[in-house]
Amino acid sequence: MERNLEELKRAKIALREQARVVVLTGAGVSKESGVPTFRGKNGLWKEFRAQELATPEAFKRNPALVWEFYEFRRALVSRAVPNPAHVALATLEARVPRFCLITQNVDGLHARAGSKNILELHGNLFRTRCLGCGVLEESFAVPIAQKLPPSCQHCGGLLRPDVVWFGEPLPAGVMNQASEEAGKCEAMLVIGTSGLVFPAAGLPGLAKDAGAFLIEINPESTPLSPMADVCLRGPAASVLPRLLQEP
Ligand code: BV8
Ligand code: ZN
Repeated sequence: MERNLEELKRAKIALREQARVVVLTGAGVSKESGVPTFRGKNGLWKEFRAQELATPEAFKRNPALVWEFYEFRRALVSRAVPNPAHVALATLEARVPRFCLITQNVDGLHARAGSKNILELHGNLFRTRCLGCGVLEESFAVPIAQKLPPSCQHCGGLLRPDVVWFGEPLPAGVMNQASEEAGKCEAMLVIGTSGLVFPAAGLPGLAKDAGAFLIEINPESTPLSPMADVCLRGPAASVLPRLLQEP
């Protein structure tokens, strides 16, 4: 336990001293909100196989099945509430002169917790994109429609979730901005990500190369752990509030 206290102290000092802080979050930060992670024990991909569901080919082959997967998650997330980890990150943002929250998550919980400067690398569960006319629309209705797949109310075209599937490029503007923020920050918190999905997983390396102090918060070690200056081994919902506690 002492080692973790030591590490916590080092992380606190680093955070207090830095003016430009960037945070990268993954599914682990929403775990304590009851949103399953992707690769954990009862991870999402266990029941559903990624290549069957989160790819453009799968959607082309069977849009209704892919929509069932997203409807399941939209229903689950709409019942979820931000947990102390999400709230702590909104508090941190208010304290730091330059702050950017980069998330791989599509659950929208950071915004609901009050975070402002958010980059959603992989899109959002509650936005649809029409394959016919391209219109992007926010939609919180659960179910989204009586019949899946839903169709566009403007042109009757096929709607898809506005998320980034495997094999699809990330929105260029968002990824460029995230790379720029990572390359300029003085400290980066990497929270609740297995560091397996690229190009998101390349961002901590950019920060490290730019001399940033890297703090990983994760109960387990990941391929990113070796480059971290401090690894805080524990659940984000308990580690983050302690990290922000004064003094
Ligand atoms: C692209 C949206 C190119 C949809 C998602 C080989 C090498 C390198 C790359 C590749 C490769 N083969 C293929 C690729 C590319 C691929 C990729 O990286 N694959 C991986 C699997 C190898 N990447 C892509 O396809 C990307 N696109 O490369 O395009 C391109 C360019 C130009 C033109 C055309 C194409 C697109 C990737 C985005 C995919 N979409 N999500 C949806 O959500 O439905 S990814 C999905 O995984 C989620 O977004 C999720 O966030 C993300 C990453 O997972 P994590 O967030 O890290 O979650 P995970 O469950 O894995 O880990 C949870 C962690 O939390 C664990 O470490 C656990 O210990 C920890 N934890 C648990 N409890 C807690 C906790 N931490 C803190 N507190 C707790 N309580
Ligand atoms: Zn349309």
